[in-house]
Amino acid sequence: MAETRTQVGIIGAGPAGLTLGHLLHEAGIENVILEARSRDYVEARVRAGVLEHDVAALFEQAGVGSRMRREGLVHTGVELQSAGERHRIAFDELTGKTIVVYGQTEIVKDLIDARLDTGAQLHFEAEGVELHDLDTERPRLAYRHDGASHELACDLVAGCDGFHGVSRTAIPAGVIREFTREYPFGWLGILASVAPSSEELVYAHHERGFALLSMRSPEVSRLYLQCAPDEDVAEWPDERIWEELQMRLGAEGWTLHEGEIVEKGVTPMRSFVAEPMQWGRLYLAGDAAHIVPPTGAKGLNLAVRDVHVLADALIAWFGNGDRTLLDAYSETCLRRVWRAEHFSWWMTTMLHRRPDGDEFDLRLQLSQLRYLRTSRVAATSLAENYVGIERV
Ligand code: RFL
Ligand code: PHB
Repeated sequence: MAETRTQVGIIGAGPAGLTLGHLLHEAGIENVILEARSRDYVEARVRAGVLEHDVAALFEQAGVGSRMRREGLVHTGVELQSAGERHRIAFDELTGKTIVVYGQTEIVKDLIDARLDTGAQLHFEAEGVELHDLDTERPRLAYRHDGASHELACDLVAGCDGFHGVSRTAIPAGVIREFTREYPFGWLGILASVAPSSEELVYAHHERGFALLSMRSPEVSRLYLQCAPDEDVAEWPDERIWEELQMRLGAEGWTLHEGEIVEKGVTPMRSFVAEPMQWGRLYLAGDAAHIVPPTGAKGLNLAVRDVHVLADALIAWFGNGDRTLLDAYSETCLRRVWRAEHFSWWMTTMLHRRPDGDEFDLRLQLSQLRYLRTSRVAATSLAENYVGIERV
């Protein structure tokens, strides 16, 4: 058994774990990242694509934003569509802020490159990670790597291992309260090799169900269709996907260009929060602690915001023994988390067709969409939440 020690043991090399590892390394705090999957797998996982204004700024300040600055697409608004008509929400005009469209895969690649450049430890394919002695001053992580058993003694553990990880479940029953909302639909997402047909994202309300046009680059489109939560992708040949997208996104005087579909997948939708986000010397961050439906584009942003709070708290604690920020970690994060939970639920409810919904639901949705078109105050509220609220 190989035994090592570090200051912070980080479980998971998604956006949360990698960003935390980077921020701590920059501050001179030693840390080790353990990731269950291979580097190839982690770098190829297609997920989110929208960065809030301040999250993009954080990557720049942290020195990992140079490719994002070159290749990321700065958007000053989004379009909302209902009854085939589009209405633009002008973020810059309403809030003075913008968003950056840059794939999560690219952020993850940039963070892994930065990590490997520093020589700091990042172990892919770390199997069977177990958390021990979390309620003592010397928590330990046990795992297998390259056929050998390892033990990592830490001052503190950061659980950044996503919704299906092992960190949250290592907390004894009864400590955590869980809040959940399941939605009776999911998203079928595709990546297509075709120039985006719109300069900005289009969120479309349609009687056949929600659709979203997004993008990854000037050559690659990312599109989504509302579907059943357990939809079988095999039932969606490319022609059927384009036909449905054409119907739901169709607007007068506008053409949706089709191209080769290079990726297809179904994501179920759920809202979930675990409270508190800390127990003993374990601190949960990102999807390990909370999930939002993707309609508000908040999941990745929340993960990065959590670890920013955690990194500042750890810098104070390791620096001068001040526990104030660390003790307040969960409370600080949960304020932002619940704001994003509400926003994502609200966007989802306004734009999706419930299979069990009725005309009353539909009228409420159309009224809300009309309110956003006609009221600057309503549009500003959407814009403020979308670009990321400064103080929550
Ligand atoms: P991640 O990205 O899930 O990373 C967790 C990492 O932990 C690893 N792991 C383990 N490592 C060691 N030992 C274990 N036992 C482990 N168990 C798991 C995993 O392999 C992984 O590398 O969480 P993180 O860092 O908190 O980041 C959160 C974001 O990834 C997430 O919020 C968003 O991507 C959510 N999300 C989306 N958000 C959007 O805003 N727009 C989207 O279009 C969008 N699409 C998605 C999504 C999430 C999805 N999931 C989680 C199923 C599509 C999918 C499919
Ligand atoms: C994406 O580009 O993947 C994306 C954009 C906006 C969302 C969700 C996903 O709300």
